Amino acid sequence: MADLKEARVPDIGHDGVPVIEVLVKAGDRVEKDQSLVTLESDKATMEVPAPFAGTIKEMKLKVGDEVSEGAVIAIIEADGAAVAASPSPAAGEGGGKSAPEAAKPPAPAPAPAPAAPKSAPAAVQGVHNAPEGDVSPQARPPMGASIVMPGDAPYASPAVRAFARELGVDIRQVKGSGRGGRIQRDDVTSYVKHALASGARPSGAASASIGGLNLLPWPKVDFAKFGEIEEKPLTRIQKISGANLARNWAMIPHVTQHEDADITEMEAFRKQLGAENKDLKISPLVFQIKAVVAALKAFPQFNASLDESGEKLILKKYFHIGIAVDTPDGLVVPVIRDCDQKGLLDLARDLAEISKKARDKKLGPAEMSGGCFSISSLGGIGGTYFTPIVNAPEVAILGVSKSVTKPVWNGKEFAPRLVLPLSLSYDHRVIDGALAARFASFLANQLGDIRRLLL
Ligand code: CAO
Repeated sequence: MADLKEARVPDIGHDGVPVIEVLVKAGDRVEKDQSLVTLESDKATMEVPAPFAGTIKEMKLKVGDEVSEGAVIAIIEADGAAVAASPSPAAGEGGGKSAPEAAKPPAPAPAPAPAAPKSAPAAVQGVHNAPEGDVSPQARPPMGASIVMPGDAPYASPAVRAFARELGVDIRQVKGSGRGGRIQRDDVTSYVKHALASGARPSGAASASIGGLNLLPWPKVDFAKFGEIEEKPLTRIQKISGANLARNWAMIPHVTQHEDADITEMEAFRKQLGAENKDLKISPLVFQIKAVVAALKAFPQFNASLDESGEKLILKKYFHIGIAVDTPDGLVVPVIRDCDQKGLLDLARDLAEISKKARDKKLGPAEMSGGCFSISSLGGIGGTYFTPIVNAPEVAILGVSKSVTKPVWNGKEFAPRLVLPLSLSYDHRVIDGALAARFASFLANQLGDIRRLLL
C-alpha cells in the first residue's frame, strides 16, 4: 500500500522565506537527505533535504512561494523500510507546526559544522562563507539544510557549489546568469565548456580539486598597487603544458634519484665521432638515449604505464623516447621512435630533425605521442641536479645536467674525470626506490663504459 508522507520546511529561523529553486519534480526518486528546494532569506541560502527516501508524488512549492516552518514541500511515497520506525501521517496540505516526526528534516549531526552562523537554528546546519577550495570533511556541509551566507561568497546554491567543486571549478570565476547574478548549474557547465574549448584549465582551483586535494584558492593580488607591471598572455603551448605539468605534479607521487656518470671516455668518443661526421651534430643526448634504451630493457617496469583504473601496469615492448625541447613558445616533447633499432648517427639525425621542427612549430600531434620515457637535458645550459616532472602516462623521466670535470678517487689517486649529473624522477606508485637506484646506477654504468652502450 502506498505510504504517502509530507516533507515539510524545518525551523529556518524566519517566516516568509522565498523559494528560489525547486530541485526535484513529481515522479522523481529521492534519497534521504537529497535536497528538495532552496530557500533564500536576506541572510542565508538554505537547501532543505528530504527527510526520507521515496518517490515524489506531488510538489507543493514553486519558485517564488514564501514559506515558514511547517509548510509542506512535497508529498512523498516513502520507502517502507526507511520510515518503518516512524508514525505514518496522512497526506495533506501543510502549514502548521504539527508536522510528524517522520516528516521533519534529519536531526543535526552530532558534531556541528564549524562556523555555523549564530542565527542558524538547530535543525539547519551549514557553512558560513566556506572558501570554495575548502572541502575538507569538517568544512563540508552536513546533510541537513545547508547554508551559504552571501557577502563575499559568490551567489550560488550549495548544490551548484557542490557541482562546481565536483568539476574542479573555482566558482568565483563563474558569471551568474540568474536573478541578481545568481550562479546556476548551467553557468558552471558553460564555464567548463568554454575553458575546455580555449585549451585552458578551468581555473586556479581546477587542479586543486583533482583527486580531492583541498588546496587554497590561488592568491588574488593587485600587483599594480606595488609598482609598474606589464601583462603578457601565456602562449598556447605554455597553457597546455602548464596544465599537464600541474596535473602530473599533483597526481604522481614523485621521487627523484640522483646519480653521477663518468663520461670521460664517452666524451672522447663523441668528439671523435663528431670529427668524422662534420655534417652532423653528435649531441651527448644520443648516448643518453642509447643508455636509456638499454636500461629500459633491463628494467621493463620503467617502460610501462598505469592504466586508467590504476590497477594494471601496461608493459611496452617498443622503445620510443620523448625529448624535452625548449622553444621560444614553451616546452614541447617530441618523440623519437624505435630508438632500440637506431644507431648513434641515426639518433643524431632524428634529434636534429625534431629539435628543428619543434622550434619551427612544425611538429604534429602524432610526433608528440606514444613516448615510453622522456629525457630532459639542461646540459647545454648549466646547473647541477634538478627534479624533472614525470610526463604522464609515462612512469619515469631522466633529467640531465651539465657535465663537469671533477677529481675522482681511482683507488690510488684523484684523477680528473668528466662527470655527468643525472636526475631520475619516477612514479613511486609503480617503481620502488631500490629499483630506481638500480636503474640509475645501471644508466651511469652504461654511460661510463661505451663498449656496453654500443653492444
Ligand atoms: N653537459 C655538458 N654539455 C652539454 C650537455 C651536457 N649534459 N648536453 C649538451 N651539451 C653541450 C652540447 O654538446 C652543445 O655543445 P656544442 O655547442 O659545443 O656542440 C651545447 O651543450 C648546446 O647543446 P644543445 O642543448 O643546444 O643541444 P643538445 O643536442 O644537447 O640538446 C635539446 C638538444 C633539444 C635537448 C636542447 O636544445 C634543449 O631544448 N634543451 C632544453 C630542454 C628543456 O628545456 N628541459 C627542461 C624541461 S622542464 O622545464
